[in-house]
Amino acid sequence: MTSTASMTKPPRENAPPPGATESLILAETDGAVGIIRFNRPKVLNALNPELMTQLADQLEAWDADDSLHVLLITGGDRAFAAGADIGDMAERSVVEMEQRNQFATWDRIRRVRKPIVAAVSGFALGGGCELMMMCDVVVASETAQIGQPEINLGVMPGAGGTQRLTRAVGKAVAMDMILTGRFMDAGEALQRGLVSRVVPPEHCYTEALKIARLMASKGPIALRIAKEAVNKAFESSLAEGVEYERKLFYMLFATDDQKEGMRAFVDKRRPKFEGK
Ligand code: DAK
Repeated sequence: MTSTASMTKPPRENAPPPGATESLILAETDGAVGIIRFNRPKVLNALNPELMTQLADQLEAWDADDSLHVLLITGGDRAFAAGADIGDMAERSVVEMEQRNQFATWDRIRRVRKPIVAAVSGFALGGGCELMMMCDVVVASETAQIGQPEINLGVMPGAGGTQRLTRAVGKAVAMDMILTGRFMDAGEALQRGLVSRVVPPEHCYTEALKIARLMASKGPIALRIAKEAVNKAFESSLAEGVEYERKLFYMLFATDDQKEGMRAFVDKRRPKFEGK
């Protein structure tokens, strides 16, 4: 359910009314920011397929909504998300896993074009870490514990962890984390470039919202295209990436926002972006 609120606290955890379908995410808007909070606190926001579907549905709906420019994902104080739901996977056969094709849901999230800010407190493990790494700006609380502990379950990361973590922190540290299953604290994550900022726990959500609001005040087209260009750095050689960036950069000169942004600078006034 989506509601509108102006707040400095994330949407509150709640229980569904009797008979209602459980809402595994809570969604509300704050100006041009769409905010989603995971709502499975009892299992540390374990990401079961239903939650992932609700998340992808909401993100896609907001991605198509011109009134929203930036999206924000958060969990609870104790956990952003402690991984995919182990109970849900434990007895599945390879055929069942293949038939369920849950990667399709993750791919939907990867294709969201608007920037996504993550506010991460407590555990971000396994799929929780992989989801965090799919976000664009990560504000971590000093309490954050980040890791890919799948090795302890006899498996390995499956939603991009071996690739995104390696690109973010380099081979030596990624191997250390993935092969031992150790957790990284917030300070180390910042030092290694895995998160954008670290703040005291009580400021984690408000800082993330502040950043999201700031980003939402920029030109929405430039936001989307800049996200696309930075992500290209993960998927291409430097030469290809630079070439790609150049094309996107030229393309922005076809937008009204570029004219408005540069004219406003020259005129010494604040720009008024229209997303055109
Ligand atoms: N799944 C299900 N339940 C979980 C959970 C998880 N990942 N993590 C925690 N819980 C539940 C616990 O079972 C416990 O439930 P109750 O016993 O109270 O019913 C409750 O949350 C509180 O947890 P603890 O009692 O264990 O709390 P502690 O503070 O003692 O320990 C912990 C916190 C986070 C260190 C511990 O809970 C833990 O180690 N959790 C598992 C972390 C983990 O291994 N995560 C990786 C999971 S594998 C895929 C996409 C992605 C993935 C797979 C496929 N496809 C698209 C196909 C990703 C895989 C993974 O993430």
